Amino acid sequence: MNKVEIYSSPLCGYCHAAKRLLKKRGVEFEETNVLTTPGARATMVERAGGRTSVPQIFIGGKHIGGSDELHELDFDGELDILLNA
Ligand SMILES: N[C@@H](CCC(=O)N[C@@H](CS)C(=O)NCC(=O)O)C(=O)O
Repeated sequence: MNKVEIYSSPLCGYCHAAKRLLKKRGVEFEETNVLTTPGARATMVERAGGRTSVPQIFIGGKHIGGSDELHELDFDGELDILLNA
């Protein structure tokens, strides 16, 4: 299964929603708190093509977007494909 990375901050409803979906699907993920990890926000913005909101999610190194995009991929049945590509 491809590695799932999520850049997040603690007081962020979209981050919790994204993590809740991943847990519901039994997907393990590596979480980076952009508030407490030095340099993480800048790295996130660079990897996410300039997007500054949290969460930003990557699957197998590919940027997929935030919580809304994650939910859309799941709804469309494409999340499994990306996870197993
Ligand atoms: N549509 C985005 C919304 C994310 C969002 O609004 N996150 C808030 C925190 S919960 C944020 O980062 N706001 C600051 C900003 O947009 O730079 C998603 O689904 O991830």
